Amino acid sequence: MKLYDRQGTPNAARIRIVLAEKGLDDKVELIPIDLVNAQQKEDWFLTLNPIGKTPVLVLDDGLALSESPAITEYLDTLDGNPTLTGRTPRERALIQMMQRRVEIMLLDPIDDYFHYGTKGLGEKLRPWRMPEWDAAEKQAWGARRGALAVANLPYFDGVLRERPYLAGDSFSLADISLFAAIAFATGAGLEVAPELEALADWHARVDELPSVKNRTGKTF
Ligand SMILES: N[C@@H](CCC(=O)N[C@@H](CS)C(=O)NCC(=O)O)C(=O)O
Repeated sequence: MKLYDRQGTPNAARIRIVLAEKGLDDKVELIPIDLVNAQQKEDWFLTLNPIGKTPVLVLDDGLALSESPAITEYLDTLDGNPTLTGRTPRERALIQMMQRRVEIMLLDPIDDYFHYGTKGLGEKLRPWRMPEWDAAEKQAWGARRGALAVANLPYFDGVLRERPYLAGDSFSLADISLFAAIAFATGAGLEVAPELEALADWHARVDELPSVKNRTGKTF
């Protein structure tokens, strides 16, 4: 299998944690994509993922999988022993629901903050970021989306006051998404308030998990 991604980005971390968790690092060839120079928007890459984003996992039969939860689903179930996406219908549904909440409430608005409210990935990506909007409009939109993500963080703190991991008693895809969201928020300059103690405690625990700590190319 081939994994096209960019080391140090939150979505690359999601899949690299999965690879470490499942013991699959040596089954995957890593191919770096130069996001700053918009390699992800080149025609050859768009045939793999028309959305023009990483990561993309290309299977040995040529199927190109994108969207981190879909890639995770594939890798987690390959050995018939899913540990990250749930076993029972109830577990699977809860994990999917919580991971999607992380995307809608945190990852998507943080991404908008990063790309519109800050310099994002730089000038070369500007043509793909609403070139018809003026700078002030972009800034205002980005700032609002960043504020929304910050305002949504207490929800996750509240969930983690009730249970050790986001979807129950064990580490799952939902936690991987939340871990990536916290890294993205912090890296983009948004505040993760220290008063959110359950979130901070969860983060310290997840940070120490072997698959998180020992993932390939860890940068945060
Ligand atoms: N929904 C996608 C998000 C992918 C994504 O946003 N990837 C970022 C890297 S963390 C990217 O490739 N950005 C390049 C761009 O926006 O042009 C997933 O689940 O994998």
